[in-house]
Amino acid sequence: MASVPTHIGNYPEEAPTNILEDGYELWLRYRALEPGYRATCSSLLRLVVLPGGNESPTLAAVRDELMRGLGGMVGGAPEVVHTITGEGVLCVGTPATLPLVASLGLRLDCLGNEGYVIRRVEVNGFIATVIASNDEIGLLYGAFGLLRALQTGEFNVAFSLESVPKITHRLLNHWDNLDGWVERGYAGRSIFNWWELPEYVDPRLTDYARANASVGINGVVLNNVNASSDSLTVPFLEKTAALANQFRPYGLRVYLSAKFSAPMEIGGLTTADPCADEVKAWWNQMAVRIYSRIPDFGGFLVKANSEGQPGPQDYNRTHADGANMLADAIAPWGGVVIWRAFVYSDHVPHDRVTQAYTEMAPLDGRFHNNVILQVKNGPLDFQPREPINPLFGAMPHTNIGVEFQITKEYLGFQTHLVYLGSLWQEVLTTDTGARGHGSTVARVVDGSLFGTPLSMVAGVANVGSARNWCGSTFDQANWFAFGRLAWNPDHDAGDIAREWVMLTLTTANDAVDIITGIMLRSHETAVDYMVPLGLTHQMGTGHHYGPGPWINDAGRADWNPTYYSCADRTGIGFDRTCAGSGAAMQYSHELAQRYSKVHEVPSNLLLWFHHLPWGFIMPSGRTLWEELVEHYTYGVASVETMRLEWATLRDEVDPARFYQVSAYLEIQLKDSQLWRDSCITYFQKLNGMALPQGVTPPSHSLKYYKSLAFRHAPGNPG
Ligand code: GCW
Repeated sequence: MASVPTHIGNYPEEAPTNILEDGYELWLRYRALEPGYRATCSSLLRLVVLPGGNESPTLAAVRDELMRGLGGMVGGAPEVVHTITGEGVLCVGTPATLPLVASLGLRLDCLGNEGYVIRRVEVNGFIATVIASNDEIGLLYGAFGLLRALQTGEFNVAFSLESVPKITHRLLNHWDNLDGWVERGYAGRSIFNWWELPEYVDPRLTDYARANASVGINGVVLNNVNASSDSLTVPFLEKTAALANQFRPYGLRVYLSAKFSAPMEIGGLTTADPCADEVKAWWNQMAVRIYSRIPDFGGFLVKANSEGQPGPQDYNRTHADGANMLADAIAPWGGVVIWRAFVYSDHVPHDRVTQAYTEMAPLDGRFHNNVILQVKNGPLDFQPREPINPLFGAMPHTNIGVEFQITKEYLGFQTHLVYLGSLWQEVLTTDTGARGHGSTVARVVDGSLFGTPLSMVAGVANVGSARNWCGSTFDQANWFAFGRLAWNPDHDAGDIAREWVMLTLTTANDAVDIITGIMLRSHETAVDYMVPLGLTHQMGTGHHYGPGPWINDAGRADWNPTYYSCADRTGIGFDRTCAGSGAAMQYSHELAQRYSKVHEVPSNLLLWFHHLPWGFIMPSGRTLWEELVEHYTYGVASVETMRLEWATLRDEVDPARFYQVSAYLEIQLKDSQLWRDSCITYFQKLNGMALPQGVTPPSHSLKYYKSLAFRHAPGNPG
């Protein structure tokens, strides 16, 4: 047993030196199963992948993964056989790769290209397990599905599973710059080393592709949406092609963020006007250049006319004009243009959160078929809590995808334990009210509500060069949960958390319960200590890590926390009803009504939609001020509970990861206290009200809290 700190928090002197688990293997650890269960699973130890002959790279990946997984969990080296002459065989094939599969009477017609079935069937008089699909990539997803079932104890003699993704485009967006720095990255530098490509392709990227495939992610945007045109130059396209080759066997297509002004910056044109013939011709040529190197190139992601990025509006054209021009250029090869709806112009609007809707909703029906509009989950910017973006449900004639942020820019970076599955589930299950009951965001983004052909769930990646990929153990859960929800947005976040714990940390029942419980409370906990009751964007400028509720001098009004809290002597909250900015009216009638009424709006969005006096009486009977203080205080107490619960797991979790999580929880506890105390101190200074009875007062002055700087915080472009 490695030496562990005797008390949580006694670090770094007591850091364990004997590191057994370093997190590199993520949820693909394949540790030996319990002996009794192993016997059941040994019925998989003879593998039929091919009748013989050449193996494609994807089939090789399937075989390697099964050998690795079964070898690790069941023991020994699985034997590869070519015919079924006894029990204990696992057959893996499509009707084309393994003709036997076609004769088994399995229903493959509903599986599409990527779905799979796993069944126990009789072959040649013997019971065999079969993984079958229409295309080879389905076999890889099926192999991961089977291995997951083995690890979580679900495999048995009657095992049966069918799985088909509900979303066509399941994409990671990397905000990685070409020099290796990652915008909002908290896990080291970029995993893409453009300097060394295309000659050297880091073998680690194969593990990256495996990890993505294991949760069903099928595309990756390689570079930051704040893009450099250089990524479209020939040398960089060669590098991109090398990555595409590495990822292809795993069903992972590459995409690039395209800078709208590239025709001027690297093409020598004097304009990037999407309606100019020379601009169209330039992009058409670019498409040829790309597809001649990468025949399955996924397409472009574009951030245009937002935060200073160039775009079609620079030429008095619309977002649709810009997107369609690019989409036409890559349509012949089946590429898609993913156009971001995160737009806010250089002019400060009367309410920033209304802007994407105002600009995009009138363009419904004007985007070509191979354009997907990528809409952030909320109308502002990946805040700990926001209502859904009103664009969901408002553009029935447009392919709409959701953009989540896996990297925790506004949620305490890698050091705060915040499981995002809960947040994403809250978004996906919210009813937009667009077409009656059940018009959830999930039904919008899977295309079923409006019958849109392309569907997408995208997530801003939290992956970097850190040995454990994500910077912290629990941030791995967010990558995992993202993939699982992108595959099926109806998955339950709690089930996903439990599954991840069993794959990654421990299968001991009590420990699984404790850790899953911690994860499922963690998002609300962070909301409580940072931005309770619908407050938003109270983070300091640039770094977005620690509290700065008093900040009112940022570059523009809508970057200031004071702009969002609207707190003063008499009250707090942003009035977005008809009497205020009217943002609530951007939702369907039903939602607009609910959000506008102070007694009907969910209390966790109260101050997002309403400006209220400090003495407003809450349903609990407490005043708003008392309730706010209660939430901040509860948030800190919840972190303390998480810390104590985690401390009971010393014998259940390996020392290295146990130690790191313990230390990070110390950081989170300290930070949550700081959040609570700073916010209470600032708001109390404004309202002059006493703290509720029995509440511990903050220990420092406002001057002290204001003096704290978060210098050199990672990931900050500023
Ligand atoms: O939240 C903001 C981030 C920026 C980011 C932008 C965006 C890539 O602070 O760093 O830029 O969102 O989504 O485009």
